[in-house]
Amino acid sequence: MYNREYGYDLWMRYRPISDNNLALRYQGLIGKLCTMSQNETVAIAVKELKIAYHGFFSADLSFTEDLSKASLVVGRVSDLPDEISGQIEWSEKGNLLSQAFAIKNLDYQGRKILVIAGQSSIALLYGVFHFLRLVQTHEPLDQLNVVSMPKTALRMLNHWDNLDLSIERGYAGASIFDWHRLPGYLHPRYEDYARAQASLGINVITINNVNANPISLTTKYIIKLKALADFFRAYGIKIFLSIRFSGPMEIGGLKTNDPLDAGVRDWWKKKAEEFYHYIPDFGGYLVKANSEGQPGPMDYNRSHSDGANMLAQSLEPFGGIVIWRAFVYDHKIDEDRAKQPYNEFKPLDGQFLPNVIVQVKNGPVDFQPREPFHPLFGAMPKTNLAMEFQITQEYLGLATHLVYLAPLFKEVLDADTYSQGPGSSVGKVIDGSLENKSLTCMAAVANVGTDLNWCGHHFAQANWYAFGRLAWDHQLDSREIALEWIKMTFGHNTTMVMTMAQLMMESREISVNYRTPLGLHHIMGRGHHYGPGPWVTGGRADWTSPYYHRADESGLGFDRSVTGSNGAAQYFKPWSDIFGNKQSCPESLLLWFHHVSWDHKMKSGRTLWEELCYKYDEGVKGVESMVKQWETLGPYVDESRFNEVRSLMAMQLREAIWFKDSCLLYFQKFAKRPWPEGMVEPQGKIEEFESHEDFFVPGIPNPFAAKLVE
Ligand code: GCW
Repeated sequence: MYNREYGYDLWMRYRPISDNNLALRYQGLIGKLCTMSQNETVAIAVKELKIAYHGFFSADLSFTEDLSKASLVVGRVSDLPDEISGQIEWSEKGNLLSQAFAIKNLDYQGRKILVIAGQSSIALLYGVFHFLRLVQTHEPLDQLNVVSMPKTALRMLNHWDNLDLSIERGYAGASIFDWHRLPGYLHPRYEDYARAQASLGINVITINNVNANPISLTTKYIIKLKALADFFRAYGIKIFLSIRFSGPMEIGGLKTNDPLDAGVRDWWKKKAEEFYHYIPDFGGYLVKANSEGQPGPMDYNRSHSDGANMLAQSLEPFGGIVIWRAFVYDHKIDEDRAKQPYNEFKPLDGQFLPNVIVQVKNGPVDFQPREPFHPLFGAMPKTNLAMEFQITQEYLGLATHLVYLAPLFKEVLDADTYSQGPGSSVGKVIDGSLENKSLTCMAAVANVGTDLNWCGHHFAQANWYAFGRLAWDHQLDSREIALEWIKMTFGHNTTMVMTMAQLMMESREISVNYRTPLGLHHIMGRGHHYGPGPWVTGGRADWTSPYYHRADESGLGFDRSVTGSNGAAQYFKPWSDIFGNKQSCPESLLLWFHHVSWDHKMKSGRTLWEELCYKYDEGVKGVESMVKQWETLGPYVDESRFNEVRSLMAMQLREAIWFKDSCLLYFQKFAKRPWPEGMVEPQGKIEEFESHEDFFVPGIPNPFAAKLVE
């Protein structure tokens, strides 16, 4: 058989356990399965055990209906005999207990058995996947006493997939959601996608772009959606739909979309009835309104809460939820873009209905390589707030660069907002523990497509994985997650595991250094956002780069202190003071909050100009070291994945140099200072960099294509 590794298996890569002793021990422990509950979801869990068992041991899992002969027992806790269930302590309590599972070795009638129990069938499925993770990572299986439940209620992927199979900011092929052939044809990929999601405990997906097409609100498309919902249900996955606020006019033929208009309200009410008629457990809507040209309530001088609440009321009788995005900004408003979401949303705290969640991006601008945490976290204690991360690497190298995102996610989740004094972390806002919320949600923009390996880059799979693990428990450690993922996806050789982990852990800081060090942001290529573009000007100011970097002869950076936009004041103390003051502001965010003179002394003793040069240089050197480290892995990684990653890394290095050279040559025009000693000097001509154009970059309909045709 041709055994090439395509990466299609993701982390569910159940390869033979080569250590014979370990394999024998494991087989003894789990070789005979007794299933205590029966339904579709439990059948999925059992099927997974079968597939995995066969993969690990090249043998078939055997089954017994006789509990006294079983070595592995799986079931919902309510279906287990008291003698077994009584031995499990569900130490964790809370409103998410129904999603909790336990994995425990215990004595049953004088024999040792291993039990996987779930508070519900879905929880059992989560338990089985967790158990398989323990096997895949070669954990000892004879002293287990695991009880786990998620910290957030909705663990969500937002697909920005269009109905025509294209994906906004998608770099891994086309959409996996094959609308044209729905409802009749269910692509086999749906099953593997659902397995992957369930293996992480992801329980909600929005399957279409937030820049939504109103067609998805028609009956024809609701029926297509139903086919997907019916399929995903047994995996514990609920579907949300991104809706276009102007549906009443565009689909319903109404004269207005005003959320306070009786006809509009009635239209949405009937739409909700229709959704729930076809999909009784439909999740609800995700809404991008009054942002980047999308219609919304403000077109009628109504507020975000008027719009969200109108939809929420229509969904409420059915238990539906509205997720309303706080990613709003408008170039017609004469205000720092980074301040606009807070300005618009903070005054509405307390005005959203209980079934509304406001979804806030991790930072105040837009998924940049590094942003401070969003000032809305902690600032809306009376509103359900969801986190929105971006897994797809719009600003981090598309599907070409190896950038492990868990450290970025954790940096934000662990940040202390101080909203209620020390210890008020963003993670605690999101999991509801700080403000006593139960409708909690962590979402991320997906990086999934029809590529053989799903994500375009083998290591981009780790970002999907890490998001899922952190959505379950934001206190997990980035490195631990990386180690798990590597072992599950690549194998166990210690040199390989350690090298890959190091490479992954360093990759995010390296990419910040060669893209946007010291708090720079939004200096990428126009439209497609690929490659450097600090020189991008023309058109609306907030889509140009100088708006953000403000380079001039005196210095560099956006002044968000009192002398500038005072964006720092949107944070709680002490952050407002720390960020607001050049001396105390962390250097990693210095140019985010301050316009700093080229000769400003940095902590290293260098000037800002020198430090900027060194940071870019460090970024490139970092990628060089990644390349070298990868080269050492040839003996341990299968040929196919080794070569793919190797070629992508060579591209990453070329592009890192491109960023460094072009950005530094550009900034030198303002700084007018020589290259500091010890760095590798940038090569090339700034005019050439500035006139460089890229065509057909994936992720957007290419504006330059039209230009060429003209
Ligand atoms: O980052 C920006 C992207 C847009 C996206 C928008 C958003 C879906 O460039 O493509 O639109 O964010 O989050 O709505």
